[in-house]
Amino acid sequence: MTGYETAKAQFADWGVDTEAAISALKEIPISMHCWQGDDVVGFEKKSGSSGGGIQATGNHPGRARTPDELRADLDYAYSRIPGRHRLNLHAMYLDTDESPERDEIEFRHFAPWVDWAKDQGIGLDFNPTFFAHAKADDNLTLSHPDKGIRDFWIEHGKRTREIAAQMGDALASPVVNNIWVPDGYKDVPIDRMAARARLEASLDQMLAQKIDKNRMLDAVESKLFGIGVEACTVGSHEFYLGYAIRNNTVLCLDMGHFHPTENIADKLSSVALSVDEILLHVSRPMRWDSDHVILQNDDILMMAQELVASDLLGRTHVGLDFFDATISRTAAWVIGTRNMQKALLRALLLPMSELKDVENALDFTSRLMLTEEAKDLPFGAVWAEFCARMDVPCGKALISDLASYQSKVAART
Ligand code: RNT
Ligand code: ZN
Repeated sequence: MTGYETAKAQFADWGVDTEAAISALKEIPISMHCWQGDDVVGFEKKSGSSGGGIQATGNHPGRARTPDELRADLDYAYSRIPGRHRLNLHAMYLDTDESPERDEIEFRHFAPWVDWAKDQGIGLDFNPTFFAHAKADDNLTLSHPDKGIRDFWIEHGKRTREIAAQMGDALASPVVNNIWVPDGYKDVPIDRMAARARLEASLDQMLAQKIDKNRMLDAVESKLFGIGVEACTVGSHEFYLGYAIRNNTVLCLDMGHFHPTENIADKLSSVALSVDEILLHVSRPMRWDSDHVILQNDDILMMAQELVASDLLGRTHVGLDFFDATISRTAAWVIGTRNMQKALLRALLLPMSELKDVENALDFTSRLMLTEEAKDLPFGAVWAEFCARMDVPCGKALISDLASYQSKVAART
């Protein structure tokens, strides 16, 4: 018997079908974020630092400097991640010789990305970029008191929706267009209500045009605080939860955007009773929204477990949001994305119906025993089998492979 066959029998003994878990995992696309590849710099000719509290720290060699380099790195990363996934692109990653302002961007500025995605057979997701721009230097965009600045950003947002819709058409897969604005105040504001009313009015204008959900989906992302906006974030969780419910948008939950003691996984079932679809930014905050590469830690395992236990995979878009410039950027993608998949596989391999039964019978002892004994089952053999079937390396082979790619890009300066 192979390692997998033994594992399969052991899981079967617990009433768990490893084949069903593998089939289910194969169908879960992870939306990998382009910005891990270049430290959130983007390809605008004149962009400055990210701002808005987004900080990639580190200077590991190999940052992608051009769209072609970024695509080459992505090609490599996808080839080492089992399954078919998506790319989450930010508007600042346009690929054109022109220098359109943010309120002038059009689909054609992103055409090379769409062609590439088509070739690769991957879907795209999209984001307006409301940071790294002179008109965002005050950390106020859609809620800025100046109508001219609000209008500039509203136009940017409208254009990203149109671009996203056209991407969705081209790829025959709806594009999630996620809105995150850095708006907030360093020190205690007097008129929070006015700022929030302005944000709401701007969003209403930006989203006024109805677009078919088979083409693109609007998502809104909240945040607790950022560096430089410690006192107040205009787009708080309560703000966007209400907004998403009233306007029927997707709600984005970023794991770094809550108080460190909050359990983000616990929020899924609650918000899912009020919104149709959820977007996740799976991340690892360390003391703050530090966007470390995700580990197979309790937070991620719990998130995956909730998606499975609450049957939310069908209406949750799993996106990643981390960026670490102190390690190989391609390895960060591969490790982080595979960790998300491993967490999902672990969740899919739980004896879920038995767990639910004992919980309903108030048999909490058995529930605890089951969850803890299940941790000893040979999950690694199932993962290795999945990788083998999907023709990607795992274990030791992956380590040398990641290192060899990194050595190819290390000369970039
Ligand atoms: C910022 C948000 C946002 C960004 C990306 C680049 O705190 O998490 O999602 O990370 O848009
Ligand atoms: Zn995020």
